[in-house]
Amino acid sequence: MKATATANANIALVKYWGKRDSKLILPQTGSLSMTCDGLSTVTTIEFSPEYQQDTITINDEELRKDEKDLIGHLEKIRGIAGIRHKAKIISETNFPVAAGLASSASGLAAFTLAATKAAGLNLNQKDLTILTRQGSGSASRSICEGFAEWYRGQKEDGTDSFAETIAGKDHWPEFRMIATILSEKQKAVGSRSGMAQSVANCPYYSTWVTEATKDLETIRSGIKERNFEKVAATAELNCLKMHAVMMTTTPPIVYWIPQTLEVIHFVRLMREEGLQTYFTIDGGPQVKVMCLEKDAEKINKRLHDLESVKKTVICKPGDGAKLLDKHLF
Ligand code: 2P0
Repeated sequence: MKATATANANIALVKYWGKRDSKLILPQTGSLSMTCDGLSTVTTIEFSPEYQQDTITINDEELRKDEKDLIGHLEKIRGIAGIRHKAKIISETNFPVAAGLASSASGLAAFTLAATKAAGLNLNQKDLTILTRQGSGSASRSICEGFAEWYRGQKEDGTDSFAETIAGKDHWPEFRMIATILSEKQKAVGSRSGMAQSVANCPYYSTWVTEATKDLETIRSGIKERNFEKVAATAELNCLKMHAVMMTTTPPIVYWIPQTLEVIHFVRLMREEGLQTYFTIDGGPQVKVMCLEKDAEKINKRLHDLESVKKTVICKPGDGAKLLDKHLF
């Protein structure tokens, strides 16, 4: 009753910000992301009658924060599989967990695949994304390879709110996402409570829903056409619309730090100089810079020259979650 899985983080081109059902984790809008090769989590889970309690260790640190949500997810999986054994869980990421690089997405995706397998369940990919979604919404997209859409769905039971690959990693292998790390401090406001406050009181929330729905159409067709300008320009604007919603929520959610603005302006400057490049930002200060393979090294080098940029990771479209033969313990 032991299994190991790996999953990559994903960066959304059309963001998820708000739920219509917080128990089942059903979103207000669909969202669309690129699964990022190079930002991954590996998780081994073993269920055994020998374990007296569940233990979760992430990057050598025993987890305390968010523990309740993760154990709740584990309980759900135990319930579906009809088992009661406690679990030992060890997880390793190849990037800083608190840095706002969608570690929860890769973590929950690897966790759900490993836990279902260790519990003896063999879910198909669609059902796996539905179960993963109930651990963390954006993690459902990390199950899928390449460019993935998580559908809003209409049903109250959430059976039509799943994620799937709309274009595989080989459809557009030239697309690049350069993740910059500007600060490794833990973010002040968690996405879960932040988005609930936006739905409840942001005066522009209904506009966000309308806009995100339109952006989804544009980006979906842009990916199919491999039209970089269409995809990246729309993704940049979608990110700014989401941050406008965050900032006009009560209490205001401001994830940006001075270094964030420095990189934003730098990307705009490079664009004025003729480089094809755009940015996107999630629930944290880091800026992710979109470009094509032909310009990636040059842009990466210029980003490194900025004082604000501590580290970068260049990501191309990556694999979905996979089982591994080699266990972490
Ligand atoms: C996204 N974010 O689409 C957006 C952009 C943050 C900003 O998905 O409550 O950690 O576990 O479903 O998935 C973060 O939300 O929230 C997120 P839960 P999750 O990537």
